[in-house]
Amino acid sequence: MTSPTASDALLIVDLQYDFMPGGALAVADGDAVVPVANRVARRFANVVLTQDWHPPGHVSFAAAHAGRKPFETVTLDYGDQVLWPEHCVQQSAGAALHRDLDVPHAQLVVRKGYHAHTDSYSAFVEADRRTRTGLAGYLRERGVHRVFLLGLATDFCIAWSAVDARAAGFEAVVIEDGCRAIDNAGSLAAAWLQMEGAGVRRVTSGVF
Ligand code: VGL
Ligand code: ZN
Repeated sequence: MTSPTASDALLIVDLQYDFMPGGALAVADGDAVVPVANRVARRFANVVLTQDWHPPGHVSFAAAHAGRKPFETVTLDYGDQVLWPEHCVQQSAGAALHRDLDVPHAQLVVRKGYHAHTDSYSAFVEADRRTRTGLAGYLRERGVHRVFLLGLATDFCIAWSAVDARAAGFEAVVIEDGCRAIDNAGSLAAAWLQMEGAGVRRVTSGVF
């Protein structure tokens, strides 16, 4: 049994229509995590949401690279970048949070990926590995020491956010059954290895 305290926060990652079945970058079974998020969130006083939020023509979109297709990798000035179908374009219906997400007490929505030339899977640091979102400072000022994560997708936004939470000095715990993966070219196994190496713990939502 885990009873979250005032020094715990729940980070609910990218529960947006484009990541749901039928969406532009659909994650299989992605909608199954919405009720898990709702149930777990009731146990937390501190809840933060993230929202993938790209401008049209974003650098992570395959359509922005002549001759490239979604799920290929290109090298940008900051390193390797997986290319995606256009998704979570600012103010589009696909970028909206799922209507069944029922977390009225969420305190902050961190939008990410809004710089045209830089992606951001992580809720803490953009893909250039330098530009910070401000989330670590926010959590620290609020007295948070431990961050629980759930949402989409396990192998991208969850993994990068969990590893960066550790790098910023927080304990990080992924709620496994509250996540679903894209799993492109072995990305899920690689992500778990990275998370384990960084000291990220995993639990199931049954502990709450
Ligand atoms: C994500 C790919 C592209 C995610 C966001 O939320 O995991 N994945 N943009
Ligand atoms: Zn994105």
